[in-house]
Amino acid sequence: MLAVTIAALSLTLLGSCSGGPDSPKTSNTVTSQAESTQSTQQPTQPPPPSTVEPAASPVALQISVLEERDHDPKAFTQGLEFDDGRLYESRGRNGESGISEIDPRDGSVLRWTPLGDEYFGEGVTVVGDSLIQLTWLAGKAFVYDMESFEVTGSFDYEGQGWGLCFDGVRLVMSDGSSSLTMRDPETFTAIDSVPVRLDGSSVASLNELECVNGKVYANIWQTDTIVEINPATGDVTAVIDASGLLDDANRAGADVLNGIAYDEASGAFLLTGKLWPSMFVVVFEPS
Ligand SMILES: [Ca+2]
Repeated sequence: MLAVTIAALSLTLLGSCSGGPDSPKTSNTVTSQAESTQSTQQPTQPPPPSTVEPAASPVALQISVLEERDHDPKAFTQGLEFDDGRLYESRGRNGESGISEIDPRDGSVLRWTPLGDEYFGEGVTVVGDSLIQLTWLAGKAFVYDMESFEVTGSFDYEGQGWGLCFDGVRLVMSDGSSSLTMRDPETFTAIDSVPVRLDGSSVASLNELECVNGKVYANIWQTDTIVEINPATGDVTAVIDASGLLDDANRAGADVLNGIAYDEASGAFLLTGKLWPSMFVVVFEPS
């Protein structure tokens, strides 16, 4: 847009120099002819190149494992989030759902609040002194007081609930589709939606989310792939290969990768999955 503006500005300046209809006549016929030729040729020149730049190709990243830690293999992990050094996990499955604070060092459960059997827990995030936890199909997000660890309220929403994170201003929510919905953290009202694209193609099954420094990380359901998303445009800016975390023996009893938490103190990510016996402290680095 800037280049177009500059080009338009140049044409405007060029036009004023070469004489518009109100320009005074000149007695220098050579100059007049030159100016006339210039002014008549100008419109035939090719237009400036388009400045609508396609999204840059996403960067390929891989994980570097710094540490492997224990994780409750009975936890059907649907959401994972650090806050001030504390680690919170949302568990899914009807009859097994709830919210827990777990020890980031060994995965042991420090606090636990179950959900009713009719609810299937999903993504969780922290807003102020509260935790907000989605449910899969019930259209209800529960609000917990972090001190008491009890439910203090709820929000209703339409559609499915999958992943949730808070960027400091807006909630970002996934529903299993290729779009992210931004919501008001006070009212849970949907205020924006952005389709997520990788090289121009939709990225479906966006699941657990993590908001980090203006970017949104999402693991793709049923894959070992994590994408880094620019939430302003929906463009995937990096594709992270998180395969190979579990060895064959551990993978046999485990479900899919699902759980991204960013630890501000260390700058590392903590990854785990549904029924995984381990969680992994990792950093992302170029492939
Ligand atoms: Ca998360």
